[in-house]
Amino acid sequence: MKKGALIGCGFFAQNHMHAWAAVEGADMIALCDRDEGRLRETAERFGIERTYTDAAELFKAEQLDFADIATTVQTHLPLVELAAASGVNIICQKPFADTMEDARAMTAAARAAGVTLMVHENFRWQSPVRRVKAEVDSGALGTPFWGRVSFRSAYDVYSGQPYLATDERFIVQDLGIHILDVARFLFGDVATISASTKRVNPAIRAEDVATMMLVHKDGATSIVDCSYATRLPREHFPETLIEIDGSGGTLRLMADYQLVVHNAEGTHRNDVSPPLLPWAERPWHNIQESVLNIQQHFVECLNISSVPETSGADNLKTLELVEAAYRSAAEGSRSLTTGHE
Ligand code: NAD
Ligand code: 89V
Repeated sequence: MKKGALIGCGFFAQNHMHAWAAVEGADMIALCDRDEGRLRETAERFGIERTYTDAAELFKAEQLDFADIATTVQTHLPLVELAAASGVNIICQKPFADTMEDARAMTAAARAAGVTLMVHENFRWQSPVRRVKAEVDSGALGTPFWGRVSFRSAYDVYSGQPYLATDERFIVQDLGIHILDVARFLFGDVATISASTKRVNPAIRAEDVATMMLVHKDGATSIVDCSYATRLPREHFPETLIEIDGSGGTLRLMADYQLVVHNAEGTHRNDVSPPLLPWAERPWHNIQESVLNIQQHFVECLNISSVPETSGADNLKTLELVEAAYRSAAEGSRSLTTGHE
């Protein structure tokens, strides 16, 4: 059994704790939050007795196999460095870092300490997205040459996550990061990206709309488009819609998790709705399921000493896309190499 501690008992960490209760091979033995109220509430909700308001004290007092860092981005670097220095394996929430420098420092710290570091980049772990990837890998579409990964909504994300309305960066760094990662997952690493961004909602500080074009190293072109300013007749938050055109067929993951694959063999339609886990709540249930899936993956990786799909090193490539998208949007340039070799 791998013994873990959660650092950061906020809005999203409640999902982590529900999922940990269902993950095979993990036991959460301690919690840490510098806010005593949140710490106490979470401890009571999940029946955890050992609690800390200071992460350094947590690492001194507990024998841990892993730390699950679910704080916002500003505290990731010191907490990851502390965990690595304590020889503890790490999961760190997205966005991994505000700068590439911090992200590289964290991957270097984990490497030097010989611990596993996984970024909690969970959207690719949603079961409808895994199903799309399986269709691509099966060859049913031939070679993909074009794709679109799209997330458009007007859901009020600000009441649960107030920092989204006030941070200097919004949709590319918070949500686009997931959608860019899904594009990498489906179409491979990226050679160039160009982007335009816009703020539509006057009540928030940063951009709430982004349209990005990616040229992948394997030759496909994809559009990644995100909006929190799109009022549709029916709200589909937080569904990611996917279109793929390949040399041998087409795929559409449409609203309500309806999947259509069309090729020479015919047209196949499937409902690929994610399960509603006992602790999950609509409409967040697809994200909540992906939290369980990625945390189970992490424990399996620890058990067999393998590298998680979204390791710190892998996530540098997704973060580079975020940085390059902001640069492209600011400079008005149409094509930027991501800088990653
Ligand atoms: P939050 O502000 O509600 O919670 C963060 C908690 O961390 C707070 O309780 C705060 O007191 C605590 N904290 C901060 N620094 C600390 C420190 N040094 N030591 C101990 N505790 C500390 O934030 P949130 O909305 O839960 O978001 C947390 C992270 O999760 C963000 O990075 C966000 O982007 C991410 N997130 C991910 C998903 C996803 O699907 N992967 C969804 C929502 C949020
Ligand atoms: O998944 C996330 O990172 C969330 C949200 C879906 C609101 O963008 O912040």
